[in-house]
Amino acid sequence: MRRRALTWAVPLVLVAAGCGGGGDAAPVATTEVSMAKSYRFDPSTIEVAAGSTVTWTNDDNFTHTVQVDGQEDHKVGRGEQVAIAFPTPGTYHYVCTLHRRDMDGEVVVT
Ligand SMILES: [Cu+2]
Repeated sequence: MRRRALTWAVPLVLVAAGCGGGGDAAPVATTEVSMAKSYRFDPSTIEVAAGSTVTWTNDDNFTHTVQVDGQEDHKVGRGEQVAIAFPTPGTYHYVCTLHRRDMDGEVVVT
C-alpha cells in the first residue's frame, strides 16, 4: 500500500501525554476487532466507513459479548465471531456485558 505523504503543515510534536490505558487511544482504521487475552478489545477504538460490517473475534480463553449501546447483546464464545453492520455515521460505544468494567470500546463510523 502506498504511504500517504505527510504534506500537512503540522508540527511533528507527538504529545506524550501518557494517558494510561486504551480509552483515549486514537481510532484505528479497521473492521476487525480481537477480544484479546485477557479481557481486552484490541484495538478498543476503531474507525470505519458508514455501511461497513465490523467483525469481533474471540481470541481469549473466556466467553465475551458485544453489546452496542441500545442494541441487542451478542454472546461470543472462544474462537467464535460476531459481525455487526454500521450503516449510519456516528460514534458507537459498546461493552462486553460480562466484563463491563474491563471491556469496552468505540466504533467511530464516518
Ligand atoms: Cu468479556
